[in-house]
Amino acid sequence: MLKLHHAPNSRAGRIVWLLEELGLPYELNAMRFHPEDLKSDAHRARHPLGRVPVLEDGDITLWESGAIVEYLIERHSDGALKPSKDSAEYPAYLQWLHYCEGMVMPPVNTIVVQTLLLPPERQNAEALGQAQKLLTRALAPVDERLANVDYFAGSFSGADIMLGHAVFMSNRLGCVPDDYANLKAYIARLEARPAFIKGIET
Ligand SMILES: N[C@@H](CCC(=O)N[C@@H](CS)C(=O)NCC(=O)O)C(=O)O
Repeated sequence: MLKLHHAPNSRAGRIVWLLEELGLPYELNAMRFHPEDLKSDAHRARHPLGRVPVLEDGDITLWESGAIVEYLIERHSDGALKPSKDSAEYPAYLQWLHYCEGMVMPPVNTIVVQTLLLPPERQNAEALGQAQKLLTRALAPVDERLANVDYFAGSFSGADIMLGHAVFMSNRLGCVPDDYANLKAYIARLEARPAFIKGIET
């Protein structure tokens, strides 16, 4: 049985979303987003930095969300949620899946730290402003991509699980401007998927 180590309002939601899209049975270790749980010896033994998500599959442990998404799709999806390697959509699938942690999440991380995690006296307005600008800029090509396709690889795929979740979080942080109309419409498409709602509400 697959086992997901999870905390709410985190990237672990991506994996719940994917497991639900694939209809796979899984066990959930529901932790709090709190150092008592994430930095416990038990959790550090699974993830060297004490973070989420972590997936266990028998004696395999994986602790990077993009790797977990690729692993589940390669080993447990029966060919679903990924274009075939020789298709025209495959390079786009790879690019947008990796654009998530590579380009979008670094400024998201800074914004979360500078608004939600640090106490007000340690927050830095300049660092926050820079990250907000960087994020809005990083989302411009994502909005452009969605001018011609409903999903990043043409049809719904693991690239949407990764980048779709990041775009949704960016919107929650107020960093998707109204004139990114393709992105706003894309977020509404995601919100119509029951598995997505389960992913963000778990
Ligand atoms: N690149 C990693 C990032 C993992 C990560 O930073 N997870 C955050 C939640 S979204 C976390 O566990 N933070 C807790 C902490 O830093 O103490 C991934 O995609 O899995």
